[in-house]
Amino acid sequence: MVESGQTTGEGNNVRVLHTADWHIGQTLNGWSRDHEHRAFLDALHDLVLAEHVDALLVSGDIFDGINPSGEAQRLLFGTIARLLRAKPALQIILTAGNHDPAQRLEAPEAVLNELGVHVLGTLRRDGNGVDMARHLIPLRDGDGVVRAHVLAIPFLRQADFPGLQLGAEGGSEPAVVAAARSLHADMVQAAVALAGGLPILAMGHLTCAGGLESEGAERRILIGGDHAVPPDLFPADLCYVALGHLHRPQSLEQGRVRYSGSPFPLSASEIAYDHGVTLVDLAGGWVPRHIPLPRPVAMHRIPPKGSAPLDAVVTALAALALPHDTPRDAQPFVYLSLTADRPATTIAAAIDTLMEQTAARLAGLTIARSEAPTPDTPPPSLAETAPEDLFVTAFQAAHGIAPTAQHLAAFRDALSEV
Ligand SMILES: [Mn+2]
Repeated sequence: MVESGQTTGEGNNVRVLHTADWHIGQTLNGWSRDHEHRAFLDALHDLVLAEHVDALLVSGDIFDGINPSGEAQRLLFGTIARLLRAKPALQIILTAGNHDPAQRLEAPEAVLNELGVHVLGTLRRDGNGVDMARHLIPLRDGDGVVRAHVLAIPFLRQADFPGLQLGAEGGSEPAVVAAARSLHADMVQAAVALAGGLPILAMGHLTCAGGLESEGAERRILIGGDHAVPPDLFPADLCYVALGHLHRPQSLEQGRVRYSGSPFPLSASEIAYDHGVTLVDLAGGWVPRHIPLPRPVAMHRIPPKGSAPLDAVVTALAALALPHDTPRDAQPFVYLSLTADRPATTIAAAIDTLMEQTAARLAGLTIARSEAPTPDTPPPSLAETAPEDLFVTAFQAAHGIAPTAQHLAAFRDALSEV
């Protein structure tokens, strides 16, 4: 086993830092998370140097949305520049996730390649199949000797499966899963033929069956469908598979297939996760080592489960004893869930006043009906339900009022980006 902090610069070993799901540019209830992203990227920079990392792999969802702001892009490129300044030999591989602007992410590819940085937004093919000269990247040790290869696979879209008939069944698994299995088998076979017996790692961004999903934060995805793939989709020739998409750090197949998880919680359902990054290396037999990261700002749900009356929420918030001199962008996030023991508008107004006097930022407010109405008809099947109807129902249940035209417009915007 490799001990933490062991020097690997003298060669023989190649150490990889696997991370994913940064979601740069994310906002919570309108609040920017830039402060947290900056703190994480500072910590990442220090960790790369302290742990003598040879290669940094980011397995998708680098940005939170398909239209990242100039500020979000500056943060990414500034971080890359700072890492390379501190460690010119560092190899960096970024692959797109379902949230990323795939084309835009790889637009600066030619310039970045000159610096040893690889960005893969889309799967590219040549006459013989997937372009392995682009997707199979050699990993060098501290002496510049190639010790392994990375098969870098971005989030796969329908165009990556020519001829696939979505929904066509017949085999033992859905057509899309079978197509993904065959594509991965072909890519790994081509990689093995080129790797000269050296270890091969892969990167990917999808849902693996058996993985633990966050409630609501990630959707089951494979080319936009709601499929999960079995982890044996990754052939045993791969010594390590660095995945993104699920935000809870977790291992499948005894750690051969792993989600590093996101660096900090992106929603209330992730508050209890042990967020961090993963280190693997050749000398350690590619056994993943989880490195927990400090949380740049705290996130609370009040109450921790269910809902509570206003008085109890006020007391719980006061009990946090939040220092009043904390700058706005470093203040904790709170999700509040209140019992609807008075009109929702009265509760919302009381919370507005409360939050003005509290050194915390409201990430979400739920006003739950004290008694859930008993449905006299079974809920309609998803296939017969329009997303907007579900939204209206959920909004009404959560807030006790119907969504306004503005809410509906925001929902339609979000829907068009999915
Ligand atoms: Mn994600």
